[in-house]
Amino acid sequence: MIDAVREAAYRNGFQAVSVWPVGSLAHEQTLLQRWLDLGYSAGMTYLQRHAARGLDPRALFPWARAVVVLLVRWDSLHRCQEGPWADLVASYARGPDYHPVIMRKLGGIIRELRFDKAAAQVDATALPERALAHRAGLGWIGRNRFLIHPELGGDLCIAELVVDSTLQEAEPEPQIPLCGECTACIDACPTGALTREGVDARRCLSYHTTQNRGIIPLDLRESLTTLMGCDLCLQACPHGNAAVPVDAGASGFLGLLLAARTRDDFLACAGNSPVAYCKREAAVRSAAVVAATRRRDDLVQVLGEATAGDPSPLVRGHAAWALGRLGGSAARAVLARRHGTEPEPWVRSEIAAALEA
Ligand code: B12
Ligand code: SF4
Ligand code: SF4
Repeated sequence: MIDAVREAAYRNGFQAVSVWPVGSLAHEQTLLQRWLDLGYSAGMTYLQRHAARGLDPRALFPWARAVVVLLVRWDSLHRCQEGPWADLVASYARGPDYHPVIMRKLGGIIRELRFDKAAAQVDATALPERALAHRAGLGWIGRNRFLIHPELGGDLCIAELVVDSTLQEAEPEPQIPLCGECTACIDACPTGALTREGVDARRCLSYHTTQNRGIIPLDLRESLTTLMGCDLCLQACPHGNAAVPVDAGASGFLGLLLAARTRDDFLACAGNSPVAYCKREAAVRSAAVVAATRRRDDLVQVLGEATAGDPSPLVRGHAAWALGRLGGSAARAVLARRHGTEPEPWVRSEIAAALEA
């Protein structure tokens, strides 16, 4: 049976697969609890609920007897790195939304193998996917917290099929971490989010661009150069087989985003990009910050229009910050004009700070 699982996985586009006969995840539960106690989960309160219920897959699927864990490299999911946004997002977001794509692949395996009961899972689930892949012997957990496969590296997605058949009795040998004395990923993190205890989401750029739909903390804005996600702690890893940065040139995408005042404008510009997942306000907010950190002086005018005319205070405040960061007489003129007319106190404080910058 295990050979049939492996063949079906490869046929459906996965590059590595292994099975974990369901057992205890007590050690991982302790690690998760310590991470939560440190406050590292930021606003992701759902992780506290999952921890309270317990990480054992049987808490969700009482019939589970094994978890088939599968890996697929992001660059095999979207080979052409399409879109003028490709250099503005992390590698996982360079193609269409991966969730339905992977669910279809998992569905293909379920149909071929005719399990009595099987649940297909990818991301957004209550299963601890890195821990499961590690337990299944597919790789080791690095200090950057990635599951790193010895040949595929870490730039990959983890998916699972929870099944009611045993498939194999023995638990695979977990792989030993190869970090040694290296701390390259910790050193590469521009915000200090990566510590020896894991990722502090409160300081993580990936968190702020994908989960936080509010204000991006002032002290993190300087480090933000992507609209969605961050690959820096993976790119630093000698074992990472890392996500290669792409250069799409100074594309017009940022300017179009900054000019999108309504949901319809936003969908017309970003609708077929993964950025649409962020919702208009959060995406345009991030675009303003990125325009400044990438020194896009050609966007001063559109940033000025956003500062004065965007319906969202969140956007106006971040656009004002960006103008202050870019500087110059045109930026200062917009800020000075807007200072007297802006109704929202938080935006006014951003404008005042930008004028002093
Ligand atoms: C919440 C979440 C986030 C949060 C928090 C990140 C984090 N490190 O926890 C934020 C939004 C910041 C985030 C960012 C990213 N994420 Co994310 N995220 C998740 C999610 C939904 C849950 C992760 C979780 O439980 N965190 C809790 C903490 C405690 O987990 P942890 O530090 O990794 O520790 C656990 C295990 O690794 C293990 N463990 C850790 N150390 C050790 C040591 C030993 C010896 C052992 C035995 C076990 C062990 O036990 C712990 C408890 O499970 C998973 C999907 C899922 N359902 O699992 C995806 C997931 C982890 N993310 C993924 C990706 C791709 C990313 C990004 C690369 C996206 C991007 N480019 O921006 C970044 C990477 C940031 C980073 N360095 O981790 C992939 C990772 C693939 C891989 N190769 O590891 C996952 C698995 C989604 C998927 N299906 O592919 N993510
Ligand atoms: S994803 Fe980026 S911000 Fe988050 S820990 Fe890694 S390097 Fe730091
Ligand atoms: S960069 Fe170094 S410390 Fe970080 S995961 Fe890779 S080998 Fe480990």
